[in-house]
Amino acid sequence: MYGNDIPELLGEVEAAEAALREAAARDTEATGGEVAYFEAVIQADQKIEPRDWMPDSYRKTLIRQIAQHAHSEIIGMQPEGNWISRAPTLKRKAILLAKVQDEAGHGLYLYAAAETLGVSRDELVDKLLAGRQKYSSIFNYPTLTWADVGAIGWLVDGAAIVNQVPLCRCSYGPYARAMIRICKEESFHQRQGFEILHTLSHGTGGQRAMAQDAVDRWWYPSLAMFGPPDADSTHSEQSMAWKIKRFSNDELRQRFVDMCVQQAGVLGLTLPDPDLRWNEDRQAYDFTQPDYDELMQVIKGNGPCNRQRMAHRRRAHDEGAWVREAAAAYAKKKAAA
Ligand code: FAQ
Repeated sequence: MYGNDIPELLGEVEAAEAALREAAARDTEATGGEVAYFEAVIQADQKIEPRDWMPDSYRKTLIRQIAQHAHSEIIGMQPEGNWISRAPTLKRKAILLAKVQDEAGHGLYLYAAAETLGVSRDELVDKLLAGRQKYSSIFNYPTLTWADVGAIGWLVDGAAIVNQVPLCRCSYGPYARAMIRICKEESFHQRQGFEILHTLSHGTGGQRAMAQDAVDRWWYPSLAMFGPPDADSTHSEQSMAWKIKRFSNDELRQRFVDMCVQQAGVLGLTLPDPDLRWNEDRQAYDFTQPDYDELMQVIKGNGPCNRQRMAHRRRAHDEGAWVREAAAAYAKKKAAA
């Protein structure tokens, strides 16, 4: 029922986990200077660990990407959180609540991974709140109907998995390890979205129309999640040389399209692209690119919900100050005892 690609992607996560264990067991031979050692570890597909020397720019790139990723998980709770109290059944509410809680957990693993690079979580959160760090464009679109929760699970979590499975083999150990657990959970999320859409698309005419409308609205923003086209991607070349990124933005976008076409067939829904068709020569689907000008506008803060998302996050942060203070006071008391 779910299409064939997710088990295959999970197989890649298992293989990445095995490779991580092997890398940890291997002795890296010292090769002389720090720079040579760093290069040798990257070339040998081993892991850079927090205590290893690393170029400043490698550290900065990782902090930028991991922080953005963590912020995305936290801001990403809002569009679906909007539907927790309005989910159609108690079971659907419980599932959605668990899913949104998982996203908070992902944020936590990622902030913890970023902290191993010498930056504190407070610092990163302050930067997000001051508008000095980004989060994914996708969370600046509104969730208008219950079917949007299905479309987010199927398309947004689906895109997240395609983007994140290769990160399980990223050269920085703590990020790679965090991604393994995240990917396993994301695959569950993708299936819950698929199941919601499957139920709606096989329901009444109205439910089917609602499912199709949600897919129509989320398709292009999901394609844009993979970032600008390769020619305009400022970081890809260096990040790929460092084996932080394993595939380019366009390669992953193509992989996602190819996966979705089959799954849309199982759902009985159409993807809103009249030019989507199989290309025998490329052995891949041709498709219409998302509007990258719109992506840039959303990244700059001018998407449909940017202001609302940030205002909500700032309010939640202020209102949660007493919880953080209480937890810190309790930890201090316990440590003293
Ligand atoms: N949105 O040179 P590139 C999720 C920025 S988690 C906003 O290609 P890079 C789970 C980029 O930062 C979703 N900004 O950049 C979930 C850079 O700006 P900067 C988040 C974007 O880093 C599901 C500039 O454009 N996932 O969905 C976007 O090499 C459901 C130039 O771009 C991750 O963060 C964008 N879409 O490649 C949660 C995965 N695209 O920093 C809740 C990890 C690009 O120079 C509910 N990150 N930019 O100011 C990555 O894989 C990469 O960072 C990319 C971008 C692929 C996103």
